[in-house]
Amino acid sequence: RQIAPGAVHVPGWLSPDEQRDLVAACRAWATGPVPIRHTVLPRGGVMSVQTVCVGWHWRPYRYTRTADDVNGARVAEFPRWMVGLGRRALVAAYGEHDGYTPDTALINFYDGAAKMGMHQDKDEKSDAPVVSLSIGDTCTFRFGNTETRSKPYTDLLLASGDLFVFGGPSRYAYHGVPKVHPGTADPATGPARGRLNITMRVTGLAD
Ligand code: MD3
Ligand code: FE
Repeated sequence: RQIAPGAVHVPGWLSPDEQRDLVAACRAWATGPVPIRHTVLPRGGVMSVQTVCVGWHWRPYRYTRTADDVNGARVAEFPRWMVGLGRRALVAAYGEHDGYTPDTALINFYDGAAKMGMHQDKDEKSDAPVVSLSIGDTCTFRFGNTETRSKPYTDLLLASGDLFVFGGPSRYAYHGVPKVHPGTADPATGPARGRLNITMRVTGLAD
């Protein structure tokens, strides 16, 4: 399950009940103070993925408390139970959590056609690990290197319930989602269609 140093994949980590509870929480955030939306990039591009945030609002390429690029509202609080979930994820991947205290989560929704291009996550002022949880349709996930957005990379499938933790030397690796495979989810646990990905992070920001 170690894909590269610091990159650990734990298939089927979330129980069906945990997946259903997370879908319900994400549905509430998606219709919360800052509604889920397609992020608009500074040069005018529109991301095919839809995103809603808790704790801190991410917009390219910084974190803020209010969603000034959406409706100006303050984002929902980062829930305490999610800190617990993040710590359990680190224990599952690394055997210890080392006081891990995530303060933001980005929730990405992929419909059948959405993708995410190869990128690094560098907007956090902390090199603490990123915890990723997948729910719903399976995707092809592309895990690359820290130098370039092209080869060498490894493609793997992320299915509903899978945990992936990216820390240490993998924290700044390029990665992306070239394809979601429609209709591959179990309707009993996932969203009615599409794929949800929740990433927890430490922004390194103080209020
Ligand atoms: C490797 N999300 O939100 S999750 C993102 O499935 C993002 O929605 C993808 O990339 C998704 O930024 C991929 C896996 C992931 C997330 C964060 C990482 C891999 C990562 C940060 C550093 C290295
Ligand atoms: Fe990313």
